[in-house]
Amino acid sequence: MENGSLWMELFRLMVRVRHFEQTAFELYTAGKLPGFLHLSIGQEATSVGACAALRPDDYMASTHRGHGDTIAKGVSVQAAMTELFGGASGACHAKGGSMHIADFSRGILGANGIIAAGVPITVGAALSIKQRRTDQVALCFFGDGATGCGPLHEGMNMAMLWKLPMIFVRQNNHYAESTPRHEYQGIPDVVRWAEGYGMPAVKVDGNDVLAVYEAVSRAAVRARRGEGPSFIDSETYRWYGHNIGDPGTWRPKEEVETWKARDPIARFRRVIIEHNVAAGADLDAVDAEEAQRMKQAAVQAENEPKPPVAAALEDLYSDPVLGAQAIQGVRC
Ligand SMILES: Cc1ncc(C[n+]2csc(CCOP(=O)(O)OP(=O)(O)O)c2C)c(N)n1
Ligand SMILES: [Mg+2]
Repeated sequence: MENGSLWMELFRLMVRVRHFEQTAFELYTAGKLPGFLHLSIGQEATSVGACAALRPDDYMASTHRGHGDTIAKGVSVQAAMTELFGGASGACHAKGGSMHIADFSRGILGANGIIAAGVPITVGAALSIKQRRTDQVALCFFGDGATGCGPLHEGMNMAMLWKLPMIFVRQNNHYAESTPRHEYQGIPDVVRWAEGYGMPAVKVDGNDVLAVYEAVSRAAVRARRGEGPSFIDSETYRWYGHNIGDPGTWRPKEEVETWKARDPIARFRRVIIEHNVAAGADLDAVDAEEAQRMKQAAVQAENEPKPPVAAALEDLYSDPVLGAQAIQGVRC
């Protein structure tokens, strides 16, 4: 048997992400959820394969489409769901919402509504790793649309210059909002850009959870050895439109159907069964458990109290910055 427990964990996490997103979609369309959603259905293998290759104390930053990444890195489903509802016990005490879920206790430095903004945050975290001389790594997810943004290029340069333990993971779902790659990127193959900065760069099938896991594992080993950053271009697809208000009907129907046939969960299910890691009934049981988990999380999240208005000014700055001691000796 292959590494059965790892495979089952990867499967469970992908199913968990899928149920979270489907539940959020249903709650939103039923008028129960405030705010906005960018669903990552279809991209589960990239989120889960990458995060499973990290340790709990490694750092990760994500994007506006970050539910899957943050769940894969270990945020509690309940805390994430409550955050969507604006509940006081949400992951960010209702100050983050869908696009800014964070959990520092699990190395999740935040999803981020600003394109490419996770890059300088993770490069900074990677610099702190180097200065503290630990063997952690920092991984940044960003979309294909972030590839032309300045912070990514500055980040790749700094990470290479200082040989930081960074892993750049591009979630290439082929569109930036509704703009296809050839309308926003000068060269077809972005791997060549990353190589231009001097780091190893590979393309992976981002709908193959094992391929992503292996690529990120290799990058993590390299980073932990002090050999510097790596770049992974993970090709995948989002089934839904850009956001909850976009039906995505502007894409060719056949294209959507082709990618749905490459469903990363159905595909991994077949692999698990073919390799006798588990039977279909076992996988159905995992699916039912995760569906139930999401139902319960939604009920509880809906009933969680909202924070008082006075709490609006809490959690905005870290206390040491406000403390007199922290600014002693600082020159401007
Ligand atoms: C700096 C910045 N510019 C523009 C936007 C508006 N915006 C939100 S999502 C998006 C497209 C992002 O595309 P991509 O990086 O491919 O991520 P995807 O939505 O496909 O996951 C844009 C341009 C933004 N949030 N931040
Ligand atoms: Mg995209």
